[in-house]
Amino acid sequence: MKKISVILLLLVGTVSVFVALKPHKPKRPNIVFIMSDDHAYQAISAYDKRLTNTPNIDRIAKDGMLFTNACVTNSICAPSRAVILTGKHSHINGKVDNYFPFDTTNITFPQLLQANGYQTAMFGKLHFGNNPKGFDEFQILPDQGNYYNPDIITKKEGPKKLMGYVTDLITDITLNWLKNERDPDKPFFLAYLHKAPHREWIPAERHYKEFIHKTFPEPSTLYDNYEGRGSAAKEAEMNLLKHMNWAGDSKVFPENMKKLGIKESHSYDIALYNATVGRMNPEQRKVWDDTYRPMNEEFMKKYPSMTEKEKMQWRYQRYMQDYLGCIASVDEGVGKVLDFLKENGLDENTIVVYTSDQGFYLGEHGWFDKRFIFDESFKTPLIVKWPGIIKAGSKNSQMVQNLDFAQTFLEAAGIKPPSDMQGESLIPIFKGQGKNFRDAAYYHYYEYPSVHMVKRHYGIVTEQFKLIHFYYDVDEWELYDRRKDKNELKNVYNDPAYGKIKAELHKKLAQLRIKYKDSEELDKMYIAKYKELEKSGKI
Ligand code: SGN
Ligand code: CA
Repeated sequence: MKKISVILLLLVGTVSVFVALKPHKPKRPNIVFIMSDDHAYQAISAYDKRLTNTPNIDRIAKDGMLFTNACVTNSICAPSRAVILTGKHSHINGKVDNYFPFDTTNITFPQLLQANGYQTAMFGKLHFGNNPKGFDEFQILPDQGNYYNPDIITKKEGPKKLMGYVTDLITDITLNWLKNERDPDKPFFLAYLHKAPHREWIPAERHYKEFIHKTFPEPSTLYDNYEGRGSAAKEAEMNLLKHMNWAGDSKVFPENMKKLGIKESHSYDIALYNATVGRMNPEQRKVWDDTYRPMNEEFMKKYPSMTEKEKMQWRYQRYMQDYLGCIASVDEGVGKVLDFLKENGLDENTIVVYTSDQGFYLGEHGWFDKRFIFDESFKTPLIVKWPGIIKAGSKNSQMVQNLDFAQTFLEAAGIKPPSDMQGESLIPIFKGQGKNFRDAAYYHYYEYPSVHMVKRHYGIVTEQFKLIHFYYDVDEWELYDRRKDKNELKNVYNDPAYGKIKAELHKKLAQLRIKYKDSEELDKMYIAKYKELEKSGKI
């Protein structure tokens, strides 16, 4: 008996010594990746207080780091998402535009997180045309998704129709997963992906009722005439006055357009409006009609005598009321998720990221939409909180890109990223190191000819300059001096004063094309593939 006790004591002792000596492994962080669709940094008060107030998104900045020069590699929805998930430029992952399907043989970082013990979930907009791989659970909107009573594709039960407002629904689904389906024994990766504030900017009832009474300051370039730049800016079809839909976007009732003799901006203008209101139930429709009717009546009275400038002003205000109204629900949803993390003791070991799939024009250069390498569409909001690693309330001006997320998250999870990923981990920056992070960003946009008619272009962006090549139906180079010409109004490519810098930038751009394995052959290959799609009627 005595002998057994001694052996037991020895055993217990050995185990305790072993436990004490075993190196303490830090708990791997959870990751909450919040991304909205087309959310301009100009519409986040942590960046800019002129347009709106986003108190909850701002909380992430207060507790974390605000990136003032975060940018994308290709400013359009599905390609940006493919870059984020694969950590590879569009020409490598193959998803160069919204039309080509995403090649699911690509390895994405959620697949690697899942294979290494993370619980993974995705809720909201993906826009790939196929389901995401590497997720234990997903509920995604088909294609662009709808604002009211949306359809949703669920991993467990297939397609379903939901009742309610899309942003609130995505938030509810996300909170439900956190509350009821999260495995407390595993770290998690959660992608919480809003459709809002994508066109046609349909806010929740509570918000369009509120925002319709607000007015907003105009950007200084609202009446831009596109002089001083090449044909790409002049030929783009994203001008608020000329190309925005009257019914679908500005909510002029179709019958009023008829009475006023206003022609559709596009053949699908009224059809889109009808599709939106057609999804509403009678109660939702009543609030819509009651709210937008007085606005319509007022517009009917003033339209006949309005000058072009007044029409532009009216269009801008209408646009901002609905766009910013959409953001109000996104901000509320973010607040609920942040509260849940805090109330459940999850906030300390969770990385929270807020970003958008790209930037967006809020009337700058008279535009809406994105696609260009110019600042408002090239730059994207990025705010990251990671207690213990990121200093609260910090700011960083490095040119980080959406290309960098995959490697960042893998490294945070202690997983070695595949060597063919093309970004850089942001962790040194989070830790206040990483000073000379990236001196030049590479950009390449492909979707042309298509909606908004933004020409194909690639280019290089440094702290001070932007060198751009527009190609396909033109062969035009543009150069902008970012420090002297903040609004990018003057192409100085042919100004002899910039001869030396121009040569340097050309050299650097050629080096970047080689580094990232992009080439003229690939440009031609993607044009040929696009033409095939055009022929088959898919574009
Ligand atoms: C739709 C929109 C466009 C938008 C594209 C791509 N028109 O075609 O304005 O640029 O989606 O957007 S709409 O009248 O149908 O809303 S993206 O975010 O998916 O890239
Ligand atoms: Ca988008």
